[in-house]
Amino acid sequence: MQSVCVMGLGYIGLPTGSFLATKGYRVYGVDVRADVVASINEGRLPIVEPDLDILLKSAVNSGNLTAALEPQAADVFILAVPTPFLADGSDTPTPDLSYVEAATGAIAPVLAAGNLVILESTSPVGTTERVADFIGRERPDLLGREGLKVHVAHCPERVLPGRILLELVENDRVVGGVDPESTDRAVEFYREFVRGEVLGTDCRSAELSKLVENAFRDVNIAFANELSMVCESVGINVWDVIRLANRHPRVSVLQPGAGVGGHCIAVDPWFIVSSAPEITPLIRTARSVNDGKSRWVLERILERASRFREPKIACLGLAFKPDIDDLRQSPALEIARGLIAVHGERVMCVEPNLESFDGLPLTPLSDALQQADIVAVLVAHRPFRELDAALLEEKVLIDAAGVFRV
Ligand code: SAJ
Repeated sequence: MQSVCVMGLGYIGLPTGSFLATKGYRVYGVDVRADVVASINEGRLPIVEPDLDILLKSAVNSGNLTAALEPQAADVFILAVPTPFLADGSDTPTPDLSYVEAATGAIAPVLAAGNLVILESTSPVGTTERVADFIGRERPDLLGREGLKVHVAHCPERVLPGRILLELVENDRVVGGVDPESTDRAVEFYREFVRGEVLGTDCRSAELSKLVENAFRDVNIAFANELSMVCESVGINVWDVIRLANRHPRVSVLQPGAGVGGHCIAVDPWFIVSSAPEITPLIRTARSVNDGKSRWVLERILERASRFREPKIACLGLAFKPDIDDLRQSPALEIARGLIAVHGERVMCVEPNLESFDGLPLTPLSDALQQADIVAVLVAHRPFRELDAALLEEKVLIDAAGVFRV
């Protein structure tokens, strides 16, 4: 069985490494954070994801998964590090490839001829070729007459947080190498453990196909968000309108919400825009509609609050989507912070997926509901979906997440 070195033990690298270890691969997990490494070696999960705790424990107990700060020699290297954009304030954000570069730099000294390097991080077009070029520069001894003696491919991760373990195995995968041999090697590797189809292509097509998936979703959510604001302005229930329109056999409108968050859909469309800024008005506009939706929700809550002398406001949900604990680029958190900036301690934040959160006190759901004049439902977490609507009868309700469909 091959050995695999996984660079980055976050939402993608950790489930992938744990899964491969339970399938018998010898997995070396690498992360720059000492606390993450320690927690994994103790079999403790540093993130929230259904069933991953059990998988991690069995991976660690089998002896097939060990975590460390530095990589070591292996047959396959998987790069699963963040690819955010630079917060440089420009109106077209620039992709930040520093984590990919750092991970490639870290594995370069331990690479050997015949190894397979796979970039799983969602990346702008051209990144996989940059990884191969970088390896060639760092390790000229691995450059033969035929080119690089290491195979390099892109296989973008496609898993949905909350369903990672299932989707890791069941989803079809797109694999594109820097040359046909790299594609074949990587396709072969994924076919060993993926039940979905593994589709071979070139690395640039693989990179763009992943960006297209997330940009497609962003544009469609923007449509739903714009529609929700139109409906509000003309006094129509948006949830009813979408339900009715979706009865058409070729229409499938997505759900409006408090905005689009997370580290994927709110980021990846910019990788397309930044590569062709002059010809991407639609993708750019979708981003601004979705970002604008959070501000619109905040303004609506503030407007309702202005009718009270000392309003108590309950924010239900802080995460970027239902039933997870991930607060990265969360519209709900941004809205809660905007409310706190105006109403301070009168704002109560409820986040059932977190025990505590730095700098923002959390209030139990029942306490918040009891005290609040205004209830803003920002995320459709399960405990909120199970609420008895009668509890809210006396409250001003702003349901951005569509839990009560009002
Ligand atoms: N959202 C809406 N309305 C909807 C659907 C989603 O407002 O109808 C919001 C969510 O509340 C959230 C955001 O969009 O704030 C994104 O949530 P999501 O569940 O659609 O997607 P992510 O970001 O968790 O994961 C996406 C997935 N991509 C697609 O569905 C095309 C996942 O498969 C990718 O692997 C992941 O991005 C990634 O890592 O790129």
